[in-house]
Amino acid sequence: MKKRIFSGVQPSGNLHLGNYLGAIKNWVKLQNEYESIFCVVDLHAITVPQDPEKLRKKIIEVAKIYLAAGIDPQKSTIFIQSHVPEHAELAWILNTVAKMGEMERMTQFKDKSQKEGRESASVGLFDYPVLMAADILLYDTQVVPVGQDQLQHIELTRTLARRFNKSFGDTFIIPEYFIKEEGKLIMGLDDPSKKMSKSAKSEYNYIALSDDEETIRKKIKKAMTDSGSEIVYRDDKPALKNLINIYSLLTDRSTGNIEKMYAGKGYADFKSDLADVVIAFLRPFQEKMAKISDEEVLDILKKGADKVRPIASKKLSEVKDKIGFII
Ligand code: ATP
Ligand code: LTN
Repeated sequence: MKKRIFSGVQPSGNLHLGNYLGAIKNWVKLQNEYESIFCVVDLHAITVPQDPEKLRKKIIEVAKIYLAAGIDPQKSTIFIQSHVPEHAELAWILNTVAKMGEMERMTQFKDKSQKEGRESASVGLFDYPVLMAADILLYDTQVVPVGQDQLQHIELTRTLARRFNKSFGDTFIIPEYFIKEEGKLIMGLDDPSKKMSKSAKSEYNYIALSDDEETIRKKIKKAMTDSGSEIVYRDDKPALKNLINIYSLLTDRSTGNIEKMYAGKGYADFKSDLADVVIAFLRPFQEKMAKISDEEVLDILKKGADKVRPIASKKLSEVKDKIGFII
């Protein structure tokens, strides 16, 4: 029996190279070894305000990105989170298992609530990691492939599963995370001390998967660099290290090899080639995306939800029975 993986991306903001290199690229490989479920997590997206029309478009766009990146609907299941109401229902039950203290330690909430001020952050944003735990635990997920920033949420998921199992008997599988060293944390182009993020204030923070050639060249040209002029992959040059890392991940060249290629050359040459590398990757990707129709993707998403709903429903019934509900 194949092990099961589950992961998701929020249909919010512009999906960027960090999302691809940290998460989606790994899913494409893993789908050959694992029974794979990939979700478009719309319930998570509304934890910060979203425009309804834009959200509808984004949900379809994220699913198209999965497909264009190489997620094969014959091998993997893709679906929209809100199409399986069991996610929200299990999240409610897990809310009664999670403790305020541990939730208050979640760094993503601390970061995100800082933006508008904690007082005006939604309760949903605070509760976000519990919903993520529900996503994972509903499907007896064994492995969760994500970027580094999600590690704390997976640790919380493990804690909630263990606590529930202890109180009510073995119910949930304790999931492992899969975080690939290379690509686990792509930093912002405008600030190499912060992760590349779709909710970043400036669009110069990220390269969106939808960026055109001109935008890509402009963004890479403007990307922060470190003092000095050598092209070296070193911790004391975090901006350059990040750019070399992106180059390496998109070309499968080692970072050492890239250093050699640019020995004696400067930032201008390196950046101009990096823009070529990014464009060479994104052009066919965007062409593939453009060929997928909304109807096609909606049909795949509906079939996906129909396929996973019975798994979720069975697990939720088991949970309800164990906690003393009448099912
Ligand atoms: P936001 O900044 O709005 O929270 P995000 O850019 O982090 O959004 P998510 O939808 O939260 O995007 O993340 C989807 C997946 O991409 C997750 O597995 C996450 O770990 C991964 N990911 C996000 N940003 C990066 C990054 N900079 N480097 C590597 N992986 C990333
Ligand atoms: N919180 C995740 C998205 C997400 C997820 C999940 C990832 C929601 N539910 C379940 C893995 C498994 C993020 O990347 N921001």
